Parts: sequence; C-alpha cells; structure tokens
Amino acid sequence: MTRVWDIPVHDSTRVRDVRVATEAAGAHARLDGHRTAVAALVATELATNLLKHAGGGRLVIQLVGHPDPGAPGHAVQLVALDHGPGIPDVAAALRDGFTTSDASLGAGLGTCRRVSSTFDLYSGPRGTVSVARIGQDPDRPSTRPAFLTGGVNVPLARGEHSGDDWSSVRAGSRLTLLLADGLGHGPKAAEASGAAVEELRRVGHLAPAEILRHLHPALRPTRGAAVAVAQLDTEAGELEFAGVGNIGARLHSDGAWDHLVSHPGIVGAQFPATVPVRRLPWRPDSLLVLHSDGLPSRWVPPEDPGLLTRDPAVIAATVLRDASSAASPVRDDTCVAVLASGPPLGRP
Ligand SMILES: [Mn+2]
Repeated sequence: MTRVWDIPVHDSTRVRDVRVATEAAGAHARLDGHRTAVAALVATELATNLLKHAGGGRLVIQLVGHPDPGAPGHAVQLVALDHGPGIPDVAAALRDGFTTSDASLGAGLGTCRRVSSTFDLYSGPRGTVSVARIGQDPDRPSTRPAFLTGGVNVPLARGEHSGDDWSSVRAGSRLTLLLADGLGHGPKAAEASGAAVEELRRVGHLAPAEILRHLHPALRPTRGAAVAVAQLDTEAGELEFAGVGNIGARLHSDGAWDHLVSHPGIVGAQFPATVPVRRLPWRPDSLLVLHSDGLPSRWVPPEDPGLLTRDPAVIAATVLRDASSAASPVRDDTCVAVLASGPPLGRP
C-alpha cells in the first residue's frame, strides 16, 4: 500500500488531476462505482476548498487500513494540507449544507463528513489539515474504538511509491503499530517496507522484540529496512517499544514528550545481537508518534491540546506539514504514524 498520489493544488486544472487520481485509488482499494464516486466528490471538494480559501495547498491520496486496527477492508485516504488562514468557525463549516457563498456549487465540508467513512480536520493559524477516509462500507461502527491508529506516507519528490510503510494489527489485547523505512527510496525500498507490513499480519501476537526477530529473515530477500514496533497491551495499559535502525519515536504522556530510542542495525541485513525493549505506562492522554527519517530529527512535537485529540491521521499529517518548509525540504520519503486513545471520529 505504498502507492501515493501527492498533488499540488495551485490552480483549477489540478482539481481534475485530484479527481482522476482518487478514482484510480478507488480502483486499487476495490471500492465499487458508488463509493469511488463518493471519494471523487470529497476529493473535488477538498481540492476546490484549497483554491477558494487557502490560496492553494496539497492533496495526498493513498490506501490505508481501517483506523480501528483489526477492522477489515481498505479505504482511500484523502489528506488536504494548506498554509491558509484557517477556518474561523469549524463547527459552522462542518454543518451540512453550509457554503461560504450562495453561488458555490461545492458540496461543503458537512457533506464530506456525512458521506465519508471517517472525516476529521484541524484548523489553526498555520492552516488547515483535513483527512477523509472512504471505505466500501459507509456505516460507522456504533461504538467508537478505544484505540485508533492513523498515518500519512509521502514519497520523495512526488514519486509514485514511498519506500516507507506503516501498519497496525490487533491480536487479543495486543495492539501493534509498525513503521518501516526501506533502505534508499523508490520501488526497491517499498518492497522491503512492504515485506515488514506483510509479515506483521502473521506475528502480531508476539512481543515487539520477537516481531523484529521474525521480520529479519522475512526481509532478507529485500534491501532491508529500519523498523520500529510499538505494542500497546490494552488491558494492562502498558506500551512496549523496540526498534532497529533509524526510526523516530516520541511518546506524549502526562503532558510531556519523551524520546523512544531505536537500536542501530538493519532488519533483513544486519540484525543486532540484542534488541533493547522499553516499557512505559499508557495513560489516558498518551499518544505515540513514529516517523521515518524523512522528518527532520529536530521536529517540534505539537502541544495544542486541540490537535492532540483529533484523528491520528490528522495529527500525523499536521506534524508532516509543520516539520518541513520551502527553505528546508525533506530529503527522503516521509512517513508519520500515530497511535492514540480513541478521539472522536467522524460525527461528534
Ligand atoms: Mn527511507
């Protein structure tokens, strides 16, 4: 699931590109014609809003799993990022039927939220980040999952494939988030990180260090990858973390951010003799960010509590947007994945 469409939206011709890419993503996700049309409608609205309200921005389209780890099916994820002035009244903008002008033909954000499987946004003085997921099943679960994962994965220089990948699986009380950065970038790197994601589905019942040990032979035919594994025991309220190679990890807990450090090595090539494991309590406000080294190591974690309770994919995309700038562009594929206790998803 490393195929990504990263489309800059600075003039109206790009709205069509966004629609066409979303239809292609819908086919990859095996959505039917109706749900693909829904995805295209939401993508068109988000792209149009970038032009109308933010002076342009960027639409990142990719396939993701369900935000509730373990729930079946794939979804098309649409991430709209901008550096505009922000939405002055988010609640009003999300009301169904709300438009900023009578002449607008736009569906409105309220419609986007209603027709998407999940929809959430964060708007502040640095701009707006919106994330819509459109799966085959339009119905939201009646009970919100207690823990959610989400992420965004962007290839270097708008390539088609990211060499990074992330995934989450659930096995009993064990919820595991994995992020892998294949050596180099492009399709060969994607093969390595994809192998890690694939193998995780078979070994999600194991502890993080054991998972990494199983990934090593699975990745041997590939270039190898840096991989970090974080596992939350949802009953014990404990997080276990282990990483091999350069994957960044920060844990927000009790109002402060802590670094979780990976061990040097390459899964699939040079596996360390011992893999240090870190165990930490998971608190109600705990939030974990894993990221590849495409994100500058000096990135500043967000403090706004208004952001930290959003959909994990909104948090991941906001971190990605705010960590890079025109003056210091990213030099590699960049993937950010977030694990959080269940914030509101979709309808409030
Ligand atoms: Mn990389």
